[in-house]
Amino acid sequence: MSSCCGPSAGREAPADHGADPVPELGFEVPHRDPREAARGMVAIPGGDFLMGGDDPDAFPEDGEGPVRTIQLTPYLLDATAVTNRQFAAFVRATGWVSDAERFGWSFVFHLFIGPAQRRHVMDASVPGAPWWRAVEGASWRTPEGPGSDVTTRPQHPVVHVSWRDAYAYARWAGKRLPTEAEWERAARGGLPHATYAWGDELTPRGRFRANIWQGQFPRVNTAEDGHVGTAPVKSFAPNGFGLYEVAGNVWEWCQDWWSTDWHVAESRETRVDPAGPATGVARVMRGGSYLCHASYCNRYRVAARTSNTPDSSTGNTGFRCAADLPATATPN
Ligand SMILES: [Ca+2]
Repeated sequence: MSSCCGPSAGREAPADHGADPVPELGFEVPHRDPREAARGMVAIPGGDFLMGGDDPDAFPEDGEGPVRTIQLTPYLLDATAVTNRQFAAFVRATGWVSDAERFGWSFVFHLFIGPAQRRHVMDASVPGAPWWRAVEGASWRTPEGPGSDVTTRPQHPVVHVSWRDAYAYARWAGKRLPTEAEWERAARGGLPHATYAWGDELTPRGRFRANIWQGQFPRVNTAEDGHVGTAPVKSFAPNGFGLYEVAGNVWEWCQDWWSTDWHVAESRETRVDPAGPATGVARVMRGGSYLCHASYCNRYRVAARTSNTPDSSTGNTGFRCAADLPATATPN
């Protein structure tokens, strides 16, 4: 795993995850009309698509390849990442305490730590990724640590959410997390095997199509795309399916356990509605973030993938939800 993508918190023993992959919710899942829950979601057509990447830019060590034909049942996917406003509504309704709040800290990118936060920086470093700092009191409510807040960022994607937080939100919303195959099928927007969610050129006609990093990572962020940190959802043009910011902005949790070779074996299980291995220690994340730069990460390519442990949280990881198509709304 590249440490640029998001360091692991190491908060719980990995053995806990495989044994008990589904978090305790601690709240009652409200009954929802599936058509109501489907608002703000996009119907993604089923059928075959080419998943994975094996071009020269791909990272074989991440298990991006081989390129294989995957068959999916039609489904719904949120048009945008879950926003601070949406996550706040979930917390108000359920009293959910996020993992960052439960453990009392989260990973903040070094340039976002201001004078008010410096005394909250913990004495812990991330090997190979010194730009990540563990900050006491950092959470989705206080993304840079104590003294920061999200009141001016209601339409920004929620960050500092762990996989377990994302799972709980999805259950509450009458949805679920997308499988990795669903995520990639949707992110490709109907383009067969393009490098990016919008085509093969990073900046067609000189225009940025995603919130990533410009300048010299990790010190100089020229923000030519208009955004130093997270961008509000719908800041960039949607892809061919009408999905916003599937590249850059924030990493997005998927349902699947992480493996670099589970999908390599030819089998029906891995080719039709694949859902990943049965157990694991980390969960898949897709899409890249505002910290991604071609020079060292380059994971805003649509085939790129990474992972983190389910209790980890960082200032560049969020999520969006999927759902099965309501029976009465199946398109022709
Ligand atoms: Ca940017």
